[in-house]
Amino acid sequence: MYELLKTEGRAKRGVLHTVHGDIQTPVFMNVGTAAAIKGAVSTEDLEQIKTQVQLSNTYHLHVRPGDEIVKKMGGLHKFMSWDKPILTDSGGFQVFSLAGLRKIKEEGVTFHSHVDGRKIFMGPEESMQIQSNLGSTIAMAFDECPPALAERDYVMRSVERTTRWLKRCKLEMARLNQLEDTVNPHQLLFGINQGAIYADIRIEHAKQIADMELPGYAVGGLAVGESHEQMYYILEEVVPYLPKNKPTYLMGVGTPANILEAVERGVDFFDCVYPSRNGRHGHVYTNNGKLNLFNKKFELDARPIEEGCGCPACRRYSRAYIRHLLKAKEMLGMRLCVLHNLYFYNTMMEEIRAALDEGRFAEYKKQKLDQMQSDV
Ligand code: PRF
Ligand code: ZN
Repeated sequence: MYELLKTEGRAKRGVLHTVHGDIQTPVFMNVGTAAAIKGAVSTEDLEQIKTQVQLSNTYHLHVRPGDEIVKKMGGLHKFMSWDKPILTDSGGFQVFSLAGLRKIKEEGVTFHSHVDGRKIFMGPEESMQIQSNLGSTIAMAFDECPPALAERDYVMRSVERTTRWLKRCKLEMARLNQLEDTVNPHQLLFGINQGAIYADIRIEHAKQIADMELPGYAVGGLAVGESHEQMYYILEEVVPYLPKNKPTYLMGVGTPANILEAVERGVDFFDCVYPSRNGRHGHVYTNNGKLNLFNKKFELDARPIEEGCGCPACRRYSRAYIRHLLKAKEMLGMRLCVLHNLYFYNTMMEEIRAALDEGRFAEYKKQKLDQMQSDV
């Protein structure tokens, strides 16, 4: 159950109560695609860097180790030794972006596994069954994410099918939650809005899915090649048609600046690979912009990545040392950068929540953007 605690303009400050504990929003979910955050990040680390929710992928876990195995191990929470909330993405998006897809039919999608090439079929029912076996806190609907540049006619037909798929997801989830041996009988289903950059299609779709009374709604199909301005415009148009008293999740977004802009437009859940991916490449976030720790100018820099940062990297290590680790391809180098970046994101979300609590989000946003400049 979602409680809207406070608003400032369209920005929302809320809390989602789940069987795995509360999620304070706005929140950034830390992406652990295959039941691990890339960069050798452990559950203990996550507790230190303020992670509230981990995100995992239906598609990846179905392919390896297999959701039946995860279920036999007691579900994803036990398997990963993480007792706080987990959101699983439905596989739809990953199938389209990763796997050797390609047959989309009314029933679902046929594709080839990126691990061993084997042919796999996934439709709404299969996605719900896999997510039920994983026992995540929040399951995402099985959707199609059309490319940003897709033609209007195609997008229209695709969105209609996504709506039909959502109805099937809802029915299947209700059935699975009733089964005796289900891992998490309280699993929540979030619907996903699609419609590429066609505001009218998106609004019509938003109205239809809002009527289905799901516990949360995502805006999908953004950050797939359109400009930032187009993304902000779509959010301005569509978010008002999603229920305010439910969580609003912008999938796969984004930079710190994208997050601040989207919070202003009413979004309160986010996920993105940027902090972990950038960290693995030695790119670290600071309040004064991003640094590339491979740069020679850090060779003798005794300062932490960010002065005053409480993360496990900054509490002990210098830029010069982390740069050395990265150059020597020592795993610790990557790990420290990933921890710092996730801590940076999670701390920004904490600051956003505090600013909303105190009615000074607009001011906070401006100050943060000015400080960080344009590259984040
Ligand atoms: N659908 C699903 N997962 C997603 C997306 C989507 O549209 C996106 C788009 N940015 C990221 N992850 N199911
Ligand atoms: Zn740090």
